[in-house]
Amino acid sequence: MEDCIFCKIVRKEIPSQVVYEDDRVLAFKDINPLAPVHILIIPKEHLTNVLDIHEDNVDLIGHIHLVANKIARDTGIAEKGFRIVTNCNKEGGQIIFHLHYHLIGGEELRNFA
Ligand code: IU
Repeated sequence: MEDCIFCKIVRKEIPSQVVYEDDRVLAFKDINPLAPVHILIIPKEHLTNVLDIHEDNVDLIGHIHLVANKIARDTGIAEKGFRIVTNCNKEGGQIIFHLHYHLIGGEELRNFA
């Protein structure tokens, strides 16, 4: 997607602090971290949100979880605990309309649900 900010980050047209990359996924530090560790994990392919997940691309979500597990271990937050969140559409708090998973941890997280 030409004008999508996260697609521009994938194409390296906008800089980001990359913590993991492979052929399908990019993970980078959130510019406005809500906790000591706050990393966004995104598919390189433009998907708008979880509503774009179908039978033919559902495998990608499992892969994103494997990447999240690896990053959680590598950043040292795995054992104490962390949260994976994806917001969907306006009332779900989605601001950037490119599917992304927040990996958040490094402190006691407030419960909101
Ligand atoms: P949301 O789930 O769409 O509400 O979250 C978007 C996140 O993207 C939010 O936490 C922003 O701080 C973050 N972000 C970023 O890391 N880099 C950017 O260039 C932009 C937003 I724009």
